[in-house]
Amino acid sequence: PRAVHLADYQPYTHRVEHVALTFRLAPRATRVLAALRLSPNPGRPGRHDLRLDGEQLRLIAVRIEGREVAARVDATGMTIPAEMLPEGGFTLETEVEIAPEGNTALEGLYMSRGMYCTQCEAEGFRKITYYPDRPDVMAPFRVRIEADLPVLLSNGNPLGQGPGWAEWEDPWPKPAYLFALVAGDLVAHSADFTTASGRAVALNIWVRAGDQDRCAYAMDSLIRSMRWDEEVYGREYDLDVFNIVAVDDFNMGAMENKGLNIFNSKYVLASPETATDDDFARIEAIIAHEYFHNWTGNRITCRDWFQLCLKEGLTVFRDQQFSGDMRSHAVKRIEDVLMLRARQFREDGGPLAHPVRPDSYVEINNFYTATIYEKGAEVIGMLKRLVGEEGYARALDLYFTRHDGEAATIEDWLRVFEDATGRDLAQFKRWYTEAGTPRVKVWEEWDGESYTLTFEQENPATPGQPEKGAKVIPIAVGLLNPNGDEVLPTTVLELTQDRQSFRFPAAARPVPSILRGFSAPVVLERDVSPEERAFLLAHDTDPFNKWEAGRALAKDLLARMVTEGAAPGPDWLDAIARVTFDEGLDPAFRALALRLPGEDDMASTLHAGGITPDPARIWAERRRMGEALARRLGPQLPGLIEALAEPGPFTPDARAAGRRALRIAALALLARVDGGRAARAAHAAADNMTEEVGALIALLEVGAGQEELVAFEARWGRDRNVMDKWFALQIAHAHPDQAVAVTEALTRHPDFDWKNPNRFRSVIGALSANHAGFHHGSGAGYRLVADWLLRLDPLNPQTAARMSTAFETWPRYDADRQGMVQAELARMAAAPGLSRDLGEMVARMRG
Ligand code: DPP
Ligand code: ZN
Repeated sequence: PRAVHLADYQPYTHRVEHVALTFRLAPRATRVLAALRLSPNPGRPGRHDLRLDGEQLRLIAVRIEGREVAARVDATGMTIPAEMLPEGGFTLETEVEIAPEGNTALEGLYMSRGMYCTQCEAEGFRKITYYPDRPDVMAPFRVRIEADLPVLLSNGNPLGQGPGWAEWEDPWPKPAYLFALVAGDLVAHSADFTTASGRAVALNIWVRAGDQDRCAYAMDSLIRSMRWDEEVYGREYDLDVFNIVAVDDFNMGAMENKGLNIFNSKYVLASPETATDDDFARIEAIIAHEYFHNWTGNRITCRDWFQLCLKEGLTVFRDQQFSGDMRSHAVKRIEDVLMLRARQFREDGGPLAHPVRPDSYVEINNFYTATIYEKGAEVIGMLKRLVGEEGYARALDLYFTRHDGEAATIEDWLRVFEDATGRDLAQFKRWYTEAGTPRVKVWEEWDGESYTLTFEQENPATPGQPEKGAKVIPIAVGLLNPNGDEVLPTTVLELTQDRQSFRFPAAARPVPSILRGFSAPVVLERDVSPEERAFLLAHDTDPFNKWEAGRALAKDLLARMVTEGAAPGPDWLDAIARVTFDEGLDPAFRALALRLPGEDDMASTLHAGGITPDPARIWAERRRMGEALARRLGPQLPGLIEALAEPGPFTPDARAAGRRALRIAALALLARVDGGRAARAAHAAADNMTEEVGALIALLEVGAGQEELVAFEARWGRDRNVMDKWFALQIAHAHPDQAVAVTEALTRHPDFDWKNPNRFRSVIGALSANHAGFHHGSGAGYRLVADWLLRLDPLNPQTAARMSTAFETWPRYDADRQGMVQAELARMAAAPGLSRDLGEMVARMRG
């Protein structure tokens, strides 16, 4: 398969002025009639053939201006030679037949439990009809749907409907990847919204009968998102209706189709009994994310798929701001950084590393990554820090006015910042074009009068990019004096060279707090004593760095436990104890401070320090660490658990969720010293899924919980979203020596519907999330995951490819494990008929 290169971009030969589509839906033979109004693109002078993308379509007819023409059809599209095209504008009509029922890839038009739905991003529209399926071709769409089903939906505003048909019109020119159609037996949870300028908008969340009482939180999140985008970004909604549909079979989290968002049902449906606090928070964030795309993605879209971060990085940044405003900025930032390190740093440090704006790909679906999304958002956070709140607001206003209705590039994006603020961003652009996580070393020097911080940045080689220039790195610092008072409030230093020093007047030697708020996505390397970390954990005014100090303390300790058999000492135990019982701190923050470093994170840190990680040993030492903490805090835990019990009914707000998080963390610790007694009682008393699952995990972690698992299945066996948790948690929390056996047993469970992406992820994905289980010395974890990827690939290449990233960390481990992973990668590479999706991933991972 050939790679596509950014450097080869050319505008499309034609313009699409209008699209009219008619769908005659039938599971095995859906007819799609398309009428495209086309004209030559003045941006591509000369006469050109008309090339349309199309895959897996049965062509019935092609007409130009009503007359049949003979088009050349191949496996990826159709060509109509220039000499057969009229001069100037013309109408092209096509008629094709497709089979949504047999579409297991869940791309294009497919069926999910009797309901028709679509997923077109990135290149699914070509499986629906012949079309220039590229984001820079934008057109208004009119859609007619004919089907004997009660609910028929498409983008835009409703034009009319009757028994067996409906028509929709979307006046906003859009690329084909934002097209959507849904048809099924659905019910709506509805509400009204009035925009700031007075437009009445009907809001509907469409679900299966029986699920409508689980939509309230998603609706509330939608209304808050709409209001927030008006207030914070001055962006209003622009249609008369906004529809959301929940679908059980979905490759992604959700999709921002214009006026008709389609969601994985797990990110819509929630009730206190069925959803955890984390589920509620994710629903709020994803509803917001897809809604925010209406401006950042839909009104302004991407010129080509290399610019994917233009909409995704910005929209993630916006949803992070929103969640921070709705909940707690401190807690949100810590959670975002945990996730960035766990997923993006991991990607950036391995064979799949790629720039935020890549310059080539084989299969674009493989680039919906943590780098494009999360690092893309971090880059915008840095930009905002560099130009300030006001500069950012001016730049964004300019972006919206200058590029509304356009398909834009990263160059356009940076230019609005340059024009609005006068800043030169040529060097900053390297964040978009160069992969890899910079490492920043710090030295300090105090001479009695002044204090100097010296930074050195190193930009590691990544695949295809051996050498890199210095980045612009905003480093937020504060200084504390030895009694804990802040003597320098947060100040942003701009590191632009390989090595650079900054001086501050200081009569006493200060304690620095560096990279406050995690002001840049870098690895900070600095030798800090446990005393200084404990001091910052106690005194830092920056909540992120306060947490980071505790985390670093724990990681230093765990590293010493793993490498030299050290024992958890009082410096760490006492520091964590103080935070845990500090009533002045947010319980959500305390819960985060109690969380031990993850095993994968530890493996990565050891590897970066030149030590080959042993997964079994990391697991055992981390466990020993938890037990020591449990013994230290044990006597005070029952009191804390008692004090945090929420009286009254469940509410999903951040305050209540934070209290539950701390309570569950305490229960999990206590289980290590009381054999699970308190957790079992909490499980029995739980009236919400957060505590039910939290207590169950606490039990599983100490080798108990079997009865509770049986009861859980008996109670929730018919609920797909809840049962996904049941599958996942017993694998994720299995003993490393049993994880593969538990997974294998669950793959034989009658409800292991492996063609459903959520269920596949809950089982196979859960095994790859069990670090010591997946990387088990027997190689059985590698084998099982590879077996299942090979089984899924012919049916659903997108999800198979996405999940193959389980293998991306192989270079960290010992020669035996490396050899075993390489053997599995080679086995996959050699599989007959391997998809382009999985094939590209495997090839990149093999290196
Ligand atoms: N649905 C995916 C997202 O919103 C891709 N656009 O990020
Ligand atoms: Zn998105």
